[in-house]
Amino acid sequence: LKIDSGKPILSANDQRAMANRARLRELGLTAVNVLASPGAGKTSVIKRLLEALRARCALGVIEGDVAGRIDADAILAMGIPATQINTDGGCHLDAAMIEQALGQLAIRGPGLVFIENIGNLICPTGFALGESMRLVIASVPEGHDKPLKYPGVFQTADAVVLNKLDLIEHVDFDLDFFTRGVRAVNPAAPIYHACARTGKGFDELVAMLARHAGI
Ligand SMILES: Nc1nc2c(ncn2[C@@H]2O[C@H](COP(=O)(O)OP(=O)(O)O)[C@@H](O)[C@H]2O)c(=O)[nH]1
Ligand SMILES: [Mg+2]
Ligand SMILES: [Zn+2]
Repeated sequence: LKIDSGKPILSANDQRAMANRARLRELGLTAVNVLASPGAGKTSVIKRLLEALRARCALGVIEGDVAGRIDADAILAMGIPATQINTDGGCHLDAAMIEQALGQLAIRGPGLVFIENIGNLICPTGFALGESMRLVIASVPEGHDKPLKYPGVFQTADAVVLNKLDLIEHVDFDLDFFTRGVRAVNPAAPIYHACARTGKGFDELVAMLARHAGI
C-alpha cells in the first residue's frame, strides 16, 4: 500500500539548496557551511583559513548575522570578497539567502566560499545551503559537554574544529570527554585542535580543505 501525502519529496529549501549546489559547481566553487555558537571563533577561524589559502585559489565569504556588517567588513579589509546577510532577528541562514548572496559575491573558481552561519547550535543544522562541507566549530570556554547537549549539529559535521585551545589551562575542559562526545554522535568527522588567536593547529585543516576543494 502506497500513500501519497501530496507533499513534495524535497522541501522548498532543499530544492533551492540543490540549485545553489549546481550553480557553485558550474562556477568551480566549493562552499563550506561554518556552524558554531556565537563567539566560538567562526570569523577568526575563517580569517586564518583565508590567509592560508589566498595564494592558491579564489576565495569569498558570505557572512550571516542578525544585524550589522562587522564580520563582512573585517573580511573586506583583508582584500577578500565578502557579502553580508542580515537576518533581522532570524536565527539561521537559508538557501534563498545564499542564492542572492552568491550573485552579489560574483567570484569564479577554482576556489572556496566560506559561509559563516548565524551563531546558533540548533536550527541552522536543519537548513541545507548548497554547501559540500559542514565545518562545526566548538571552543574550549563553551565546555566539553556541547556535543552531547547539541548532538544534531555535531552529527551533520563533516569536520569539527575545537578552537581556543590556548584557554584550556584556564577552564575546566576535559578533552577526552569532548572527543568521546563527538564520537558518540559522529564516528567519522575529523577533529582539529586549533587556536585562531595564534594560528596554531591550522596546517592539517588547511590541507584537508584544499584536498576537498581540489586546489
Ligand atoms: N583566546 C582565544 N580567543 C579567540 C580565539 N579565536 C577567537 N577568539 C576570540 O573570541 C572572540 C569571538 O571570536 P569571533 O571569531 O568573532 O567569533 P564568532 O562570533 O564565532 O565569529 C573574539 O574576541 C576573538 O578574538 C582563540 O583561539 N583563542
Ligand atoms: Mg563572526
Ligand atoms: Zn533558526
